[in-house]
Amino acid sequence: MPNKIIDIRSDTVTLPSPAMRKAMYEAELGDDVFQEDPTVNHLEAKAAELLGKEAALFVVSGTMGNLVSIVTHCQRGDEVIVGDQAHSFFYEVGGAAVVGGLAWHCLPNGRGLPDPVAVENAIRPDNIHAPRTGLICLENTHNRCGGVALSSAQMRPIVEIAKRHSVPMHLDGARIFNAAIATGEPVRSLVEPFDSVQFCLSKGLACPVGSLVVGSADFIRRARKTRKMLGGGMRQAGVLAAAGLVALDTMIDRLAEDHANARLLAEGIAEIPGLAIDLSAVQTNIVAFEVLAMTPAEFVSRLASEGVKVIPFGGRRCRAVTHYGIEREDVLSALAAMRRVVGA
Ligand code: TLP
Repeated sequence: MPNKIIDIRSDTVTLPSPAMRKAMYEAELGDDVFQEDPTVNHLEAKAAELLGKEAALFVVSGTMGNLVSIVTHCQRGDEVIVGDQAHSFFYEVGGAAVVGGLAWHCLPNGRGLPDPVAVENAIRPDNIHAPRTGLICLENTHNRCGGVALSSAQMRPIVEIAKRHSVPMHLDGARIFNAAIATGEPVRSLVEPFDSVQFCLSKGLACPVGSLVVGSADFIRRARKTRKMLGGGMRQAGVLAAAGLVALDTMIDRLAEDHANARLLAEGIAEIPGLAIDLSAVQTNIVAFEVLAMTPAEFVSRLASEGVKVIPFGGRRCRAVTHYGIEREDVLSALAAMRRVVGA
């Protein structure tokens, strides 16, 4: 067995930095359900400011951030327009339907975005037979579309349709800072058209726990109540928020290193017979590739015995994600292990 396990299944496996652990130890705490935890209050204010919105809410996870947002925007019986590869539809256990009484209106996801014409056609008319269209959800970067980053220009046609029909928009911005780095746009302009955005602290930003929902002050006031209903009122949550504050100061710019490592990995994979990759889709820290030489399950298990962990990603695909703690040398070792596994 090799010495170091190179775990590139996800950026969720990141461990907190020493500065985060120190900040967590020293955090000033209070009861956040009374909104008296100074560290949580500080994190929420900082997140709102960074994304150019009025207010923010600290939640347990990206899944909770999406659910709180969707349920707060909609009434029971509403439809939510979403791409069929969206994390909120694909991986969040049907929460919007179970908890919110909502129906997904899924559209083919294309390269990270549904077709705007399909979005416009999916918006229900004001008619006695039709459910109400309550929300349109987009995702940036788009996980199952290989981590592609969407620019404001790409999202604009859908934004204009949503505005024209007065349908609110939610962004699953789990990796929004990766999108900002990849597109070269300020995060504020990427999220400007959205009524709510959730972003994760516990992915590339390397915090142990947490996400933030941002939006207008009125929306966040209502979202706070939804969070309480879901059991997400967290009391002395400043112990977690402290890591978030360090992350927003120290972990955003370094995501560019993850992107460079992902590119190195992707270019190496492109050279390996028995593996295939669309290099144009590798824009951030996610590397989705196809395994032709064997089943993806067999590849994952043989690679794991070489000390490199990746995950199957549907069909013939596997996924690797670069992150804090994975260095250039680790990428080179992972490529060498992949070559051994496919016998190249
Ligand atoms: N994604 C995880 C898995 O659930 C697949 C991963 O390893 O990528 N939105 C997006 C776009 C996400 O990628 C994820 C997590 C979430 C939301 C949910 O976040 P958590 O795991 O904090 O609930």
